[in-house]
Amino acid sequence: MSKSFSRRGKPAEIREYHTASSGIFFLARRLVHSEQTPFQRIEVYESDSFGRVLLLDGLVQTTERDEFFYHEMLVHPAMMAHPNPREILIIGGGDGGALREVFRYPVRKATLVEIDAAVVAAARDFLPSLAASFRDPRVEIQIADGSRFIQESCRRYDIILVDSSDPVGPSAVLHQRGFYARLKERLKSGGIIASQAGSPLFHQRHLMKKSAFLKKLFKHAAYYFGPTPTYPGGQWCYSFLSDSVNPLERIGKKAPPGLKYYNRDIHTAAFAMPGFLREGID
Ligand code: AG3
Repeated sequence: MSKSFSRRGKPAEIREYHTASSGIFFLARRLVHSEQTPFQRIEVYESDSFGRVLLLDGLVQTTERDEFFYHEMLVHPAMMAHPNPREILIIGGGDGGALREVFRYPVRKATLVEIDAAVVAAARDFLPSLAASFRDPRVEIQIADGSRFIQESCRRYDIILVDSSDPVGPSAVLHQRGFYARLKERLKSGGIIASQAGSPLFHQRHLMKKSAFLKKLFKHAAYYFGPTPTYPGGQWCYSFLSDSVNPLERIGKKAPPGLKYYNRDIHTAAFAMPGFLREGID
């Protein structure tokens, strides 16, 4: 039994440090779930202000209240820019949030490759608004290492979404050049990759390094941005990668109904490059 396991049901203060002297905190009503898996510590807390909060190794992954910003922005720019996305691959995303957004479109199949089965199980048990997507008959869940999966499989996809954690620690490989070079080979013609790329403020140097190799690998390699109130810096960066689709070309279809953040105006605005990143990235 883990240390925090014994606090289950009790109020707690959760803190994630974003720098040595700043960060975010939640006063949680109770610890709902805690377990140590071979990969990481999984915790779910209940808070009045943000609903259920999922942490992996102490890093906030998602909260019921603000997850729509992140999941809509990871998924819709690519799904909307592609005229007819049918086969989708999600690397990571074991909470089901990205999958839920994918199923707003008439896709044929979505394959989700999550390294830790316990994340999927925790989402099923404790984050029903995200994990409802696991019941869709079009899903195939593979419990596997995402980077190994794409090396070993030869299937191709219209859209590949990388819903990883920060570019440090166990997720670091999902932010490296070799991984993107192999992902590119798994794209069908006309295909698009969208991936979360971290905090513009706190992962700035990393973003710049990554931009340099992404621009060599793909004809269209663009960063775009969206709000994420509970992630470091409050604003998040994503990459849009394709050899054939320019993200800013006219989008010929209507966004699915029921979205809370993404729309066509947001799509265009999200690709505007903030001044402090311009030099290193443009
Ligand atoms: N993936 C990105 C989470 C990054 C959060 N980083 C942090 N708190 N330091 C989220 C997965 C949600 N499906």
